[in-house]
Amino acid sequence: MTAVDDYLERLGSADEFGAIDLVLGLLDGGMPAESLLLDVIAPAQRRVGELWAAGSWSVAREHGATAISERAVAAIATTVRPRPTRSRITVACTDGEYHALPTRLLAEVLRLRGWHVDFLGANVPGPHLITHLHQTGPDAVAIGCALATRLPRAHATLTACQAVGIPVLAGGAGFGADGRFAVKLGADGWAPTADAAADLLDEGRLPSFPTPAGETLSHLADEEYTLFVKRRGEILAGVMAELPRRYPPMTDYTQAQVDHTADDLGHIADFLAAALYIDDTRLFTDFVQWTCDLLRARGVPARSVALALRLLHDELHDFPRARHLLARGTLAADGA
Ligand code: B12
Repeated sequence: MTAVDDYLERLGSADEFGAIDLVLGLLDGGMPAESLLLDVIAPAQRRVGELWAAGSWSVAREHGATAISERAVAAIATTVRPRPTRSRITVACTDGEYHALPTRLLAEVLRLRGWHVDFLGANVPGPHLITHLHQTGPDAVAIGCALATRLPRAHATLTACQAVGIPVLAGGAGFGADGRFAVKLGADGWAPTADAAADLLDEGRLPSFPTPAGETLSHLADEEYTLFVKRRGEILAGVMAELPRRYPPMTDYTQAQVDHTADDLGHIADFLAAALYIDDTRLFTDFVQWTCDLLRARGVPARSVALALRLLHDELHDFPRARHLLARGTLAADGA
C-alpha cells in the first residue's frame, strides 16, 4: 500500500491519531516535510474531492477528512520549524474563498524554505489584507483562489495590493490549471503547485509576467457582468418558477430537493458571472461538464442542467455574451 493510500484510508475511517502517527512516522523515517505535504497530504485531499464528487463520500466524511489533514499539516509544521532566513511573504485566501488548506500547504512549504510567512487563512477581505501589508511590509503577497467564482473579488484584491507596491503571486485551481486567469487579471506571477511557487520566489522571479491588466478586460465595458450580478436574484427566481413546468419530475420534489436545485442554479449563475468577468467560455463549459457529472452521480439527469441553461438563456434577452456562454454550456450539457 502506498503512503497516499494508507493516509487516505485513515482519513476515510476518521482515524485522526492514526493519520498523524503515519505522517510523523514518515517524517521520522526520513521523508522530507515538503514531500509529506505535497506528495502525501495534497494528493489524498484531491482524492477526497473525487470521492465526494462521485457520491462515494458524504459531505460530512469529506469535512472530517479535511479537518484531520489540517491537524496533520499542523503536526508537521510544529515538528519541523526552520528559522526564517529570508524575508517576509503574506499568504492569504481571497475574499469569499474557504479552501484554506491548499493555500496553507503553500504557506508551510515557504516556511520550510526559510521564508518568514504570515498565513492569514480563508476569506480575507481585501481592505484588511491591505492594512496587514502596510503593517508588515512583505516582499510579496500570495493570493489563493480555489474556485473561479471568486475571481472578480480576487481581481479587486490583487489590484489593491499592487497599488500599494506589493507584487502578487496567484495560485490555486480557481486561476485555471494553466494559470490563464492569473495572466488575464494582471497578477505578477502564477504557479501550478506550492513547490513551483516556492522555486519562483527563491529564484527572485517575481514579477514573472508583466501583463497590462485592464486592456485584457476591456469587454467589461459592456456592463453585462455588473448588470447580471445586480439582477441575479430576480433572474434566478424567474428560472425557478418556470423549471417545474418544463421539467415535470420537479413537481414531485421534496423541499430539500427544491433547495438543492436552487443551490445548483446559484452555482451556475456564479460561474456564468465569473465567465462573463473573465470572458472565457471554457471556464463556463468546464463547470457545466463538472455539474452534469456530479448530478449524474446523484441520479439527476444531465438534461435538467441543459434545461436550466436554456431557461437562463431565455431570461437574459439583452445579454449577448451571456447568451453565447449559455448556448455553449447547453451544448456541453447535451453532450454530457
Ligand atoms: C476540502 C474541500 C473543501 C472544504 C475546504 C476546507 C479547507 N479548510 O480547505 C470546504 C468544505 C470549505 C469546501 C467547500 C466548497 N467546495 Co470544496 N473541496 C475541498 C477538496 C476536497 C480538497 C481541497 C484541498 O485541500 N485540496 C488539495 C490541494 C493540494 O489542492 P490543489 O489545488 O492541488 O493545491 C495545490 C496548487 O493548486 C497550489 N496552490 C493552492 N493554493 C495556492 C495559492 C497560491 C498563492 C499558489 C501560488 C499556489 C497554490 O499548491 C497546492 C499544493 O501544490 C477539493 C478537491 C480538490 N481537488 O482540491 C474540493 C473542491 C475544490 N471543492 C469544490 C466545491 C464545488 C466546493 C463548494 C462550492 C461546495 C458546495 N456546494 O458548497 C464549496 C465552496 C466553498 C467556498 N466558498 O470557498 C470543487 C470545485 C469544483 C469546481 N468546478 O470548481 C472541488 C474541486 C471538489 C470536486 N472534486 O469537485 N471544499
